[in-house]
Amino acid sequence: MSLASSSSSSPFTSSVPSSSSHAHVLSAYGWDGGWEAEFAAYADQGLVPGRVVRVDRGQCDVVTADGVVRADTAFVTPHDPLRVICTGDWAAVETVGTPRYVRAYLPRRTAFVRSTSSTRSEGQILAANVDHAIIAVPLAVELDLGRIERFLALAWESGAQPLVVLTKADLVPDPVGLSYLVQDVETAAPGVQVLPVSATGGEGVDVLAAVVSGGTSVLLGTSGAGKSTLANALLGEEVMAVQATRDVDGKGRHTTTTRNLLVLPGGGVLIDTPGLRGVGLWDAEAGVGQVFSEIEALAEDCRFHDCAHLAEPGCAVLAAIEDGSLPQRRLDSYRKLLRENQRIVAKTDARLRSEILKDWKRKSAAGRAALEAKRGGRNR
Ligand SMILES: Nc1nc2c(ncn2[C@@H]2O[C@H](COP(=O)(O)OP(=O)(O)OP(=O)(O)O)[C@@H](O)[C@H]2O)c(=O)[nH]1
Ligand SMILES: [Mg+2]
Ligand SMILES: [Zn+2]
Repeated sequence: MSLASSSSSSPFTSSVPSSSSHAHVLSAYGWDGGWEAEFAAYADQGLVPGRVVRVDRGQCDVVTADGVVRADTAFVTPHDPLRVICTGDWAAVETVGTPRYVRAYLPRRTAFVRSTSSTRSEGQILAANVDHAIIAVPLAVELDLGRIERFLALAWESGAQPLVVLTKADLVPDPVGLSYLVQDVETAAPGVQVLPVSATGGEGVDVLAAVVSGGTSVLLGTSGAGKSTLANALLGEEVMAVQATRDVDGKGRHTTTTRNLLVLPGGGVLIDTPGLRGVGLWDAEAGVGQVFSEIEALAEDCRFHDCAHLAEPGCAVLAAIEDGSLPQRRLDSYRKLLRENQRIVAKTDARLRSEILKDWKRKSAAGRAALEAKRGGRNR
């Protein structure tokens, strides 16, 4: 320990919340020099940093250097649902007041977004600042590769590294059968680790613990997939409530109802989320491309650069289907997700356009009214 450095610090600095005091506590939650630098302007305003560990109805729990603060989110709940504060965000919180308000949050490094429903296309942010997107797929029900591909597209699009965890592996006691299931999922997930785990038997949990020990991870998947059970296994204690589901159709009640951020004993941060019945794509063209990277690589060898892989001569994609190296299901799924993505983007654009038009009409109506009032005034 250097006496020189400790004596050089002014005694007056202790009255100002020094960056290193909160950095020490918050580093377990992922705080780093980058966040510190981004936060400087808020620190100057007397605000303190904290990570959002839960959001519900107008309030959120933020972990700060002084512990968990319940704060009001009125200032960070704008009309645009993608800009609403979310679990995983780094918040700038007031130090005084009842209630204390979150005044802002730092620009997100990554964000997992889905569209909420097909009827009203609206984006919903599920987790912010995540490094690993863990897709939990239960082996208790038949594999739905299309749904895995859809989750993966959103995961790639989020900026996080996806990982597929095949849960409840103890329900497939035959190792050969299990390896076939893993292979099936691997064909739907190029560049993604596919890991069978059993929270009850413990298989694979240590491998998963190593992955999630760095950075922030989010558990995503259908209700009853075993996300919270896995979270508890990683935590080493029963923190999240778990409830039996009807495994035949996976349509149990939603046990987890809020997104919760938890610090893991072996390092790393985990966000457990409520089950999702389905995930709609949300402007995820690049993500779709990454899920089907082998098709996009093949397409580079098609004779025509705008080949639609339908019946064109010299089509490398169709040739791969012909020789059996590319399953037809993959091409069909690729087409389906690209089409769905285009529909969502077009719908969103259309809505934006109509909002702009409405705004313009309102403004021009106000302008005309003002002009008429002026003219009326002149004529009188
Ligand atoms: N056999 C077996 N059952 C498991 C395993 N993991 C979870 N389960 C069971 O699956 C059911 C659902 O588990 P949860 O962890 O609550 O599922 P969840 O994904 O968190 O569900 P939601 O919170 O509703 O999204 C419970 O009955 C668990 O006991 C496992 O590894 N093996
Ligand atoms: Mg749960
Ligand atoms: Zn082609």
